[in-house]
Amino acid sequence: TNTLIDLSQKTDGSQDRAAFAKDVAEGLSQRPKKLSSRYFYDANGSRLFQQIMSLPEYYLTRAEYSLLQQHRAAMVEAFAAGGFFHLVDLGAGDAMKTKLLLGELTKKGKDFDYVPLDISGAAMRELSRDLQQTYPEIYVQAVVAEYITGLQWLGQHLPKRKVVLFLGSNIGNFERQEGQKFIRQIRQHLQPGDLFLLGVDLTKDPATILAAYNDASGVTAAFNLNLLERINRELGGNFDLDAFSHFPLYDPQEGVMHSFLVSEREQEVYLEATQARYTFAAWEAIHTESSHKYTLQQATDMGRTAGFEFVTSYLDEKGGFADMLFKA
Ligand code: AVJ
Repeated sequence: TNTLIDLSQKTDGSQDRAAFAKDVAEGLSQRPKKLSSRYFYDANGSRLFQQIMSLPEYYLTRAEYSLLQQHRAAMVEAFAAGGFFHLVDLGAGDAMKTKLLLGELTKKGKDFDYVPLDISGAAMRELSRDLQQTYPEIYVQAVVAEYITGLQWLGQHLPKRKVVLFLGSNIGNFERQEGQKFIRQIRQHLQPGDLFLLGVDLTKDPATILAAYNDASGVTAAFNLNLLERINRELGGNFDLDAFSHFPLYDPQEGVMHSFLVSEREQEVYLEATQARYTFAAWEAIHTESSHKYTLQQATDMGRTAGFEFVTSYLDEKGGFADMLFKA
């Protein structure tokens, strides 16, 4: 039967509200102000991100889905060539794309178990239940954790060969140096012969990229604003959500999509958690997310610099998205 391990709980059972409060207090006291995109994904934020993934403008998910459809047979042969393996899915979410691989692996009778890992406990409980129904033959060990905690856990608890997935351009949320560091950490928790599949959104027409983070129906705006709603709920904040607006900006030279929340007027926000006030000038912005885009060369270099051997890259038909296969 499937298992779920929650590493997001402290030993005394409390959630890490203190760390959230500290990050928010620091970010709102800085100039320029910033909040970390890691806090987008409470239950509500995860639901909004599901909606983003089916938006007409948000090409990323469809592109990766179609490349997985096209290349899944080859991928599955590459994964299973060494016999049994743990399929580790970093930031699994609803595993919509990974299910293509799970289906193919099952169909071909490959020997593996599935270890989805995500910071959203709600998402992992739902996925575990869902997979129990759709793939009762797969042993699922869901892990609720931040990436680093999760990596340490799998280094210690998964004794067999590992195939680690980091799909969906989740690497994009790291600043370049941090992303490089993170891929190196992944490499350090793997053994020679283990595999790593990295999903990267490639540089393309800036207009296409900007539209993906500025959808006409306003779901991305709601996703961004949910961060303030979460602060209100969990940290006793009094953000007026109507007084902030979503502002996306793509930098085509750096290859970075930036998201901001702009204060539409001069205002003050109080947080019970810190018992402090944070002031906003009219039109002062909070930076809430960076989504980095890569060239194929940059993505290959990142894997190699981390100590991986580059195996191959799988691209969608439009050439806008790549899943890069590396070997430890
Ligand atoms: C989950 C990090 C891949 O940056 O494209 C989508 C998150 N933010 N729309 C991305 C996101 C706004 C997404 N990643």
